[in-house]
Amino acid sequence: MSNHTIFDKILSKEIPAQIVYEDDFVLAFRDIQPQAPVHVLVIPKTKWVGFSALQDAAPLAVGEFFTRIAKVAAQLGLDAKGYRVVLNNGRDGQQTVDYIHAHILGGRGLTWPPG
Ligand code: DGP
Repeated sequence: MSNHTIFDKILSKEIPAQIVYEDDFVLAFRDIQPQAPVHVLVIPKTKWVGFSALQDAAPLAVGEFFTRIAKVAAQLGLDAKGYRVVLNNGRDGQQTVDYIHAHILGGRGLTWPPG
């Protein structure tokens, strides 16, 4: 497993990002290629390479990650109108960074199905 994905470097503050939330469990920052008016990525400080890895993860740690995704979305003001949470996994899922990350997308009506 590489420790040098772009998200490892954002977490260690080696490279800058527009951070919107940080606590002991997660870091949340704006996506560099936003697909919606609000597009924020949430990464856990405990690294998993992707969603598949959660099969073997400690449920409490996974819970901390997921509760923070909801908290960040709320702090972004998205609860009233709604939003989407996306976790791309693997090649067919279009995952491009091998560090699990949840996309929070909102600020407009989103279409379905995804491409
Ligand atoms: P995914 O396809 O699910 O692996 O999404 C990766 C996202 O990461 C993609 O929407 C673009 C974003 N991204 C890639 N490099 C950077 C970066 O250096 N900074 C920030 N803020 N976002 C990045």
